[in-house]
Amino acid sequence: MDCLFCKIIKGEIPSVKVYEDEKILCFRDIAPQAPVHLLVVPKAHVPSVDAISKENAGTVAHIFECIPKIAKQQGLSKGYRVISNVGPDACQSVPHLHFHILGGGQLSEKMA
Ligand code: DGP
Repeated sequence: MDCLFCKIIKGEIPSVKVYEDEKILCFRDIAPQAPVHLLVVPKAHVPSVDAISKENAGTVAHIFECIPKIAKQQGLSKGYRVISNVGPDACQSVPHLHFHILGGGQLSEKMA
């Protein structure tokens, strides 16, 4: 499958890894929109939040168990934002489920 994040997961495209286990990978966004901008992805290909199902919900729950640990490890003690863009209206540009973690400074009040 010609999926950018699948290639990053397989190591075919380099990334700056922040956390990895058997189910998920967290790496730095190539175009950071905050002092800390990370992406957390499941290793198994899921296109977006729209495709979350009983079959993959355990991995999604695991992502959300890991996010606070990753945020703590990255020093985001004053808070952070978690975002997932879904589809063209939300400007999803990579069709592999990912959660942005943004922080490391004061973020905008606006989300859209
Ligand atoms: P979204 O627009 O929500 O689908 O977010 C996709 C993000 O992926 C965007 O913030 C930029 C990031 N990105 C795109 N290509 C690469 C890449 O090759 N490496 C890394 N680390 N991030 C990438």
